[in-house]
Amino acid sequence: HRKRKFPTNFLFGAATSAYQVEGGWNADGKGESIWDKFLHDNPDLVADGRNGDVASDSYHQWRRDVEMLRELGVDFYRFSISWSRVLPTGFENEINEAGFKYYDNLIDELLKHEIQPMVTLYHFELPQPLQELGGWTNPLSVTWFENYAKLVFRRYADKVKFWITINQPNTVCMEGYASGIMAPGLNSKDVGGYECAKNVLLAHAKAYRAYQTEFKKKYEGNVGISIAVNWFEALSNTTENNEAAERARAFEFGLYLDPIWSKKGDFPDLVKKIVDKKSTEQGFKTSRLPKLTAAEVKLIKGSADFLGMNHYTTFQVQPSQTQFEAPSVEDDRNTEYTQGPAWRAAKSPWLKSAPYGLYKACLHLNLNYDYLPIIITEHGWSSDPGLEDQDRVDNMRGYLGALLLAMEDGTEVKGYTAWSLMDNVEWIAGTSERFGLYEVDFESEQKTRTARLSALVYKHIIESREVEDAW
Ligand code: GCO
Repeated sequence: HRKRKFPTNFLFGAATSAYQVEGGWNADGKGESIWDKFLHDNPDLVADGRNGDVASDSYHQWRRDVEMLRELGVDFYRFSISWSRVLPTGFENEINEAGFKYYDNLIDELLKHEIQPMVTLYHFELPQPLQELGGWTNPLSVTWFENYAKLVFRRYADKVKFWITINQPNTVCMEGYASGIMAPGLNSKDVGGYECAKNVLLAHAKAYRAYQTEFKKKYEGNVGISIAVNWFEALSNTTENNEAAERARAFEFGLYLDPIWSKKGDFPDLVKKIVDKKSTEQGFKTSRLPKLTAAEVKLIKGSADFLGMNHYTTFQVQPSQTQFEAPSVEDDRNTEYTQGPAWRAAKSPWLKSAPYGLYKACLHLNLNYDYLPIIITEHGWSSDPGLEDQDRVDNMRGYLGALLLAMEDGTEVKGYTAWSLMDNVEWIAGTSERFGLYEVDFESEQKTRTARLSALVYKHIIESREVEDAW
């Protein structure tokens, strides 16, 4: 094995999100979010019954969280702000000071220890009152988000230099509004997901532009968006499989990357062609994929200082072997995913280890898009409880090795974020899938956190800035 070194200015971090760790779901004036409502209304959905009401109790344990970050020696902490904690109705005319106070304390504690805060503004938690107005399918959502973002920028621009507007638009839209396995659990299969995609991109772009105009000069922060860029490749080298892989990439991440980073902006031609054609066949008067006007294309194009790349795994793609219900996004995409039978499997059913996929994904981005600096904003592994997490260690080493190779071959990567700092509520999987570098004892009063082997190894990697390419 060969040892490779990260550049000295490379940044290492760890991540969480508000719903997944905070708890305090109605503490001190916090409003209800779509995740509070979704899991309260559907308790049986949650694998082990543990929802985000208490979660890892970071609302009270934040000092310990910062202590863990210091133990690891990370350069930054990626966490999210719960919109309903600071604006209980979602609208900026009713501010919950106590909610802001929580983030004031966390940010100040981080800065005191020279850990940069990296703030995600939206990690899946729309305030429920806004959902009642249609949520992300209402074009007004663009303005709701813009106003919320400006308010948070104003409060923290002097302290926070890394901003992520939206986390995983594909999950927000296709799993929230099309398949319905994530909050708000809607399955308006025909148009909802696409309308959401358009509004989320516009909301992101408006927030980015607002930062540029009002804050960039003075505070010099960077604003990006986090997109799930797992790797999708043909199951085997046939025309059908290659085309299916291309469709997978276009629908899964091209839909969000192209409008921001492609030369011409706008949604990918492939997606437009497929959805426009099917919509006509299905008797829709206009395409189920909304058009972006020239002004919207211009607004969105170039609206990010970096890509936050969330990467976990690789899928092998073939055309779907079964007929999906139509109209639906699944039918439009027409793909079926499998994973290498010999790849090591995590606890989550979709997660297997294939480090070469990160290398390929990086090269794909480099080849297909204009200048696009990357921060890996999530990468991780799920397991059962237990401190001897050799699988997580191997997976991390393998992927960091692949990342270094991709950097050697020209991809500009500025940082890496481990998902997650600690065990948390993995959405409807509850706490049945553990992603933490730190184990959380959910039975204990204090939600006691204990370092796993992976935490010690990550600390060593950060210290030495070195990793063996073990794949
Ligand atoms: C995200 C993810 C995280 C998950 C992680 C493991 O969108 O950022 O859904 O919240 O916990 O990806 O599945």
